[in-house]
Amino acid sequence: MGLTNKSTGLSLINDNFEVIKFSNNEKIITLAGNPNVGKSTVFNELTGLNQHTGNWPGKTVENAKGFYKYNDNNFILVDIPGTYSLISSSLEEEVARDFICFGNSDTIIIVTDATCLERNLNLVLQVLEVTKKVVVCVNLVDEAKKRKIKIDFDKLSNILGVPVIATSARSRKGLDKLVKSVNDVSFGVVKNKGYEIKYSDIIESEVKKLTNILDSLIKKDINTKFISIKLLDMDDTFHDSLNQFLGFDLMENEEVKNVINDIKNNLEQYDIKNYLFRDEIVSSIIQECEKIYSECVVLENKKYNEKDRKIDKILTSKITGIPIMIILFAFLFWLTITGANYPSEILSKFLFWIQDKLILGLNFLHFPDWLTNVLVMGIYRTLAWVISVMLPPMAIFFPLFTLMEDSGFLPRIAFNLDKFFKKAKAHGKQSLTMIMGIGCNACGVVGCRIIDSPRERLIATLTNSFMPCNGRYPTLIAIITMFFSGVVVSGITSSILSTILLTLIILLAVIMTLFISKLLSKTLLKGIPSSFSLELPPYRKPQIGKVLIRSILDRTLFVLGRAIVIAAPAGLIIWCMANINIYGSSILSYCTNFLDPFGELIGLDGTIIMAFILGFPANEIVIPIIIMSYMATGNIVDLSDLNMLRDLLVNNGWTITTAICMMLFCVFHFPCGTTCLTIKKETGSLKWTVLAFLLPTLIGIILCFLVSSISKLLFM
Ligand SMILES: Nc1nc2c(ncn2[C@@H]2O[C@H](COP(=O)(O)OP(=O)(O)OP(=O)(O)O)[C@@H](O)[C@H]2O)c(=O)[nH]1
Ligand SMILES: [Mg+2]
Repeated sequence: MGLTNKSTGLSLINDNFEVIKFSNNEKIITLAGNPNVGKSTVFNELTGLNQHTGNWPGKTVENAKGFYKYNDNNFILVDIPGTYSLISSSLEEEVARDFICFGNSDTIIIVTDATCLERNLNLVLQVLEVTKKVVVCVNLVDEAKKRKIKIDFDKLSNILGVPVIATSARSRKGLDKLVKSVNDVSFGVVKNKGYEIKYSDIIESEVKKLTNILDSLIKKDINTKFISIKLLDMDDTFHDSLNQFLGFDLMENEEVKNVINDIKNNLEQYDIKNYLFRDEIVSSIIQECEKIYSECVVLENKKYNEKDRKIDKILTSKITGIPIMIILFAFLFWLTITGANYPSEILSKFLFWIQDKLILGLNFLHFPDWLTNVLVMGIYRTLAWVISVMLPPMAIFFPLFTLMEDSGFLPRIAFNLDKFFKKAKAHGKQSLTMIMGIGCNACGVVGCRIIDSPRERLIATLTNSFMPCNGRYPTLIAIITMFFSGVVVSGITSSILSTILLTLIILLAVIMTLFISKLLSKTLLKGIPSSFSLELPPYRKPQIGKVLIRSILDRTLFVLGRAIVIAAPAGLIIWCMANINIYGSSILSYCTNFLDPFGELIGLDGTIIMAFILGFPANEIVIPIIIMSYMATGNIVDLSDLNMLRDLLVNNGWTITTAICMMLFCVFHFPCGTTCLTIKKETGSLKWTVLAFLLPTLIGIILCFLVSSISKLLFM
């Protein structure tokens, strides 16, 4: 981590992230700050990129880089995970700490929250201990203004000895000043005075002894007082990163070792034992923060967050909290199900109209029949299904979900579920990683880094894929629409029934997550749950326009693009399997016949099982593969709407039981290829990856077997 090779002009920053300078004129700028203060929003506004933002702490867990220009100068901007302090505890906080300390940034922008500056100053002072090349960005000033919080920015800047810029990043206010200031600091136009934390006299004088030695040993540009404190604090993870940065171990130096022992003995005489050293350091910093805050900030309305508290009383109450949460999600599903129906039909009619024209066009161009078949019936038709089945529900669900995320509702969900996770002996933040899984399980797995304890992180990782991701939601919705909307009952009752079904399935996924978490903590991953404090951010009015654009670009089109890229070759493979005959039968029917007995045992059939296997690269293509396979086996029907599609499935033996088992297996089966790779990368272990693969699959098989057996008994 943190290696810089000045002679080649190449900066290697950490194990999985590199900042590569193309020329020495490029400056590396790091965005540091507490979680949820708007770092990624500043990053997106300056670079034009689309880092994940939302109103809850812990979204960014990996470094991201982007570029921007100012006055013809090139800047590489690095967005790092939020951290409360450099005395870090969780994995993503270590990523942040190492980047701040060893990333060799030309300037560090510390983004702070104007509405809770006192706590944010803690990190500011710590970073100023590492480097003077800092610009403090006091963000969210619009919210501070609403809450009548007055900040004297000039005074703050004078005290801290670095520029302080007020911004409202979401509306780009103050960002011009920010980039100018960053430019000036990076190119040395402005020389920062900086700020030095004053510890107690005894600590200052003892630390000085070590600093004097380190000054002669360390040739790299890093503050030796800061390193001395860290060495005395015995922060192991920091020590490892430091060794990597320096290229040697300071603790192997006899002189350093002796002085550290000496200092420790001296400090003990003043009752500052090993474990109290950190407390001393932290309390000095906190005192200084309080002092600076009281000098620069005036609260004109002390009851500024009364409204939020009133809403929280209802949303996080023991009685109303969970029911409201379920009702809100159910409402989201209802909007998605009812809203997706109509556009889905229009889209599929349109795309199949094009299909007919395509055939005519290719015939006109005298394409051989087999080629027209491959292109249209194989590739195009699969794509048409992916688009018409997936696009409408995603285009409705994700913007609505993002609005919920931006308003600050998600951490309240985590708060409500905390006690259940504690009972399951897992970590309360697991609910946040679970919600991230709704977007994408691979992201959810990486997001597990916000959990400090390795045991609880593993539990969260192993159970993340229980939450249906982008690729599986549309499948669930399509099946519900085909088999339950307007079929069992019609009109408004049908959409309510569909909503209840989807809500029940998601509830089952949550209950299963809790159950398996508990099972794991009682068996393979024994331990007691660690306590944590989750910050409940203020409620924010989401920016509807931006949310729409972001969720459509980021999620909907991204997922659709991925599905299309995978669906096209999958369509081709299925077409070939269906059309290449060996001894009178197609390869496809050999495969489905082989899988049929197992499929039927769990209420499905060989085709569905094969679709799940072929859907390993991306879950999105499971339904199109099923359709393709059924169509390839002779039932050629005009599939211009979902009713026709249902007929196709029913003609192939689907019943309500098949639909229910299909939904269950859709939620509980092996994670997709990308997620498996991510689990392997995050856990570094094949054993846990295999377990993450087997766990949901076994649950799915058991549940489907039970449902199909019960239904056989009932309908015999
Ligand atoms: N009102 C207001 N909201 C803002 C402003 N800047 C950011 N936000 C909102 O604050 C929330 C957090 O923003 P992010 O950019 O995701 O914060 P972050 O610091 O990257 O968060 P982590 O990656 O979780 O540490 C989002 O809901 C933003 O829309 C601002 O200037 N004004
Ligand atoms: Mg972020």
